[in-house]
Amino acid sequence: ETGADLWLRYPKVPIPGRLAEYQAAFKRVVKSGTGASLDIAEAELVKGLSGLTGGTVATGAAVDGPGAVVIGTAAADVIKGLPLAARLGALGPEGYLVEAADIGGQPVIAVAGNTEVGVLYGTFALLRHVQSHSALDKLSLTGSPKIGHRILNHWDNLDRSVERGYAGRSIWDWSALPGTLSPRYKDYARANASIGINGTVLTNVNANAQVLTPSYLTKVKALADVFRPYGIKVYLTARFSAPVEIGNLSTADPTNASVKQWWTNKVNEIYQQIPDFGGFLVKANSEGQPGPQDYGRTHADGANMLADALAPHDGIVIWRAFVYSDTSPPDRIKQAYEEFKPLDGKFKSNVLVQAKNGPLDFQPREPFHPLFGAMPKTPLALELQITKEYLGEDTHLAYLGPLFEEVLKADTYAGGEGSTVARVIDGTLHKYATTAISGVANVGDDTNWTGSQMNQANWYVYGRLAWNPDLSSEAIAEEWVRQTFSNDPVVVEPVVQIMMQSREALVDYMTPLGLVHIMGNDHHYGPGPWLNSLSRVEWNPVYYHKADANSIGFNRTSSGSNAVAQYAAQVGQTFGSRDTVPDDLVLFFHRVGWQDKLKSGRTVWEELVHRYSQGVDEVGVMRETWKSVEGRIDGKRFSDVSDFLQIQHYEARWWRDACLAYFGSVSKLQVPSGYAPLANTLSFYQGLRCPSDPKKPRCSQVYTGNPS
Ligand code: BDP
Repeated sequence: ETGADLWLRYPKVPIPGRLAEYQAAFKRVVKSGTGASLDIAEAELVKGLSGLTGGTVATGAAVDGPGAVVIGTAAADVIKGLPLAARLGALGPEGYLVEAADIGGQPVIAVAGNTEVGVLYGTFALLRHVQSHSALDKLSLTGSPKIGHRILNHWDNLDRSVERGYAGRSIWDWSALPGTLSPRYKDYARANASIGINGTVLTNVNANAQVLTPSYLTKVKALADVFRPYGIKVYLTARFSAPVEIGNLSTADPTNASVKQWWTNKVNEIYQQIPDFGGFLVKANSEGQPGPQDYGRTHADGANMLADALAPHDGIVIWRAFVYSDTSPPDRIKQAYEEFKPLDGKFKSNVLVQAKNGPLDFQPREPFHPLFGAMPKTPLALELQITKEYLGEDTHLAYLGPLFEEVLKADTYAGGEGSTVARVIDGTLHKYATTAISGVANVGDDTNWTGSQMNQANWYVYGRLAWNPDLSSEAIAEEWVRQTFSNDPVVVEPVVQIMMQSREALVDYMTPLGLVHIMGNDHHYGPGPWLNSLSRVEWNPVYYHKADANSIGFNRTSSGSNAVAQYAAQVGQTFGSRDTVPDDLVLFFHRVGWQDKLKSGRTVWEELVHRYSQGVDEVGVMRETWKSVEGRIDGKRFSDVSDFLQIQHYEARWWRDACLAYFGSVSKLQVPSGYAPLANTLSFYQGLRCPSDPKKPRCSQVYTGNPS
């Protein structure tokens, strides 16, 4: 076991009764119809069911006995004749039904969809059911995605480096493409299809125009051809200045006729090779990227120009709202709303505006982005970060399901109570015609795909929530553990418990009480709340917490930056009042005295010490809990996780001590008795650097504190 199989593992079912039930039900796969996706569905069922039943599941042309799994689209005669056919229509092109049925007096299991890809999704739903050792009695599985475009965003560069990647190099081997197709491309596609992901942006948002040149487009085409039967469309990032850089034009002004023509020609060229190309993802006028504002134009002008080129081919533009600039207002987090809200209604119908979950930048915890609910005439896409840039990268175990669920369930109040972010992005609130969600991928060429065994769960939960944002992250954790490790309750229960407490533990030992962005510069891995040396104020941790001798926190109320006014009144009032703001976000919205009391009854300083300490203790508990599964899962994956938990435990203590040493030095307050004293001085922590450079020793190896 290396982890390379992800959650697509099919060991023989160890429960005799269940095994017998499965062996009787899964004797052969009967495919009705032809097509590449159907072939894949058939092969997946043969592989998966053979493994799970410990036998050889055959393929057959007709139902000639009990034990057939019949797969086909609504158009297949065998499906048309079944009672379920009447219910298929309502499920849309990607929906599926998997049900026990009767064909010619023989009991069968039917896997049906309106399209071949629907059948493939049904196939994976059936396999998931069987991987969880669930009964087949009254089997009835239904699914149809609530969000149309469920996309991974790879921040992969053409030299195979990955921005914020912690799992090795990019899986796209550009130099070997198109001639050589790594087997990983298919494995990647089937993993995505198994959780319903139907799009992939191959390239970094900090884009390189080269990918739009003819030689790269043939490589992109080769990947698109592999992904197509898995229902996955390919997208690219479009560098706004491409007409200048690779087109020999003197401008990239979106109102210039030659520029428009250049993009139209480029898009036509792409579709000649890739007829189902998804479209462009664009980061413009943000962190130094070129964009329409360079020419005095708006984001809408830029997006619409690309949208016009893509529209005849049904392509879309996903235009990012992650913008902030040097000249931004005194509160960086306000800029996206200020730039985009006035443009609501000005975008072409094939443009989506993509906002990160929070207004800052993928922090362990921040409030939901105020644009959600504020753009009723512009489809908003939600961008989540699966790669854990600010949450301990590859090493720290942090299951992101609860973070994703927190934002999806956040109530924007845009249309009254119940106007959750999920309802904004699934289009039901504002009746968006197009809907999308994006996750910044955590995939690389590491054997285990994601740099750690447990980070696979974050890829998985993203896909499952993208398919249905109303699912519970705990239920998803459980299904992932069952597929990935074991169905034995003595494994499932503790591992789910670890996963469900992990993100909150990390918030506690890194950024409790609404602190944000106090990670070290560049690497964003270890603590650096004291840092204040970067040229742009809003890149420095001290800008975010503003701690001094008397108080700490960023005043975003009406007496401060008034960022709270960007939310619907109900939400703004809750966040804006000290009485109602949750302790979890207090320092994000308020400036409070060190001795002020919080809802817990403790002072701000006491609560800070309490939460930092609790975070370390929680990792200790996670570590102990993990020990209980030793011998119940394979040794390699067990020790991989154990080793990382040890690092995490040490580094949680490092985070706690470094942050408390710094905040204590500013507030002149001591760690109260009853809590572990700080292991080292502030200057010791300030002398540590922890780049995410695999060639350098990990912090845990240079840090000498005692984790508990
Ligand atoms: C920040 C990352 C940076 C990305 C940027 C973005 O540090 O690498 O380019 O977000 O989303 O979180 O564009």
